[in-house]
Amino acid sequence: MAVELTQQEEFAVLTLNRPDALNALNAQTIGEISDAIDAVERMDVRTLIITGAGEKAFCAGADVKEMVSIDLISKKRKAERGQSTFAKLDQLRVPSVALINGYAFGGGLELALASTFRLATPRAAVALPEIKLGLIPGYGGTQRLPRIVGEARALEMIMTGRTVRAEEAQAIGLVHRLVSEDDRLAEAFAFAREFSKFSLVALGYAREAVQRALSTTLQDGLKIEAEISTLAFQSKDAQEGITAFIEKRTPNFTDA
Ligand code: CO8
Repeated sequence: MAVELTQQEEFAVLTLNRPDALNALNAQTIGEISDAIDAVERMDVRTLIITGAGEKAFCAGADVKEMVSIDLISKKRKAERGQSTFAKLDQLRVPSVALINGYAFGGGLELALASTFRLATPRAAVALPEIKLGLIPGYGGTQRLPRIVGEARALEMIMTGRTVRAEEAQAIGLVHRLVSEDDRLAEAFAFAREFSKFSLVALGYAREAVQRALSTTLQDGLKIEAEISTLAFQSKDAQEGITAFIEKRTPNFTDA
């Protein structure tokens, strides 16, 4: 298997598992990531954590060796398949955390950009190096990176292909937190628990409102926010949260 999906405590953990190829994304891996995301939808988990097997890489991007042997139409299909798989991750019912434990290059960084949050170990190194191959990113990098770090930084990363180390990635808001090498999974779980204890309904609405903010005007975005926040009031969890506050107790959210 090119990926491994396990349940650990209340989390799904998806490990890219081609360490000899630095977990590069060949067609099989993209297919298995897609199936794993579908499987996570059916699992009783509160967050998906994604990481890479081995000591060196989260994921070194699209499998360059596989790319050379396919025709142009297949390349377009491959880009669309990668994009739709990462879009599915973006829209997943539960939030996701990319635990970047080494190189996250090209499609590997794009996988992390499609995750809700990004954590990095000290040896993480991220880049969109496609320009060095005479290419540009094809799995969402030109669209998601500027939305996360701004146009100027995104253009610089995409046009130079330069490698950004963990600390700089955090400084520019590309990764949310740095975690230690040795305890990275436990630290990722602790990070996830900061939000995953809340209602998945409210978390989903929050993600939707923020995502929609990025594709509309402020005026329309405020209308969307008013609608979604009104919708949030209809949930059982909102009733529970408000009642628990008044009764001075911890709420018992049921994701309803
Ligand atoms: N694809 C296939 N194999 C890879 C890849 C890759 N992306 N990256 C590394 N490998 C393989 C190497 O070939 C090597 O295999 P072998 O031992 O058989 O020679 C093994 O992994 C170890 O790699 P290195 O020896 O190179 O390890 P280093 O520590 O020296 O270097 C690097 C690590 C810097 C990460 C280096 O491997 C590298 O630069 N890799 C390529 C990174 C890259 O260019 N990624 C972007 C690919 S393009 C992309 O992602 C675009 C997405 C859109 C595609 C649209 C579809 C058509």
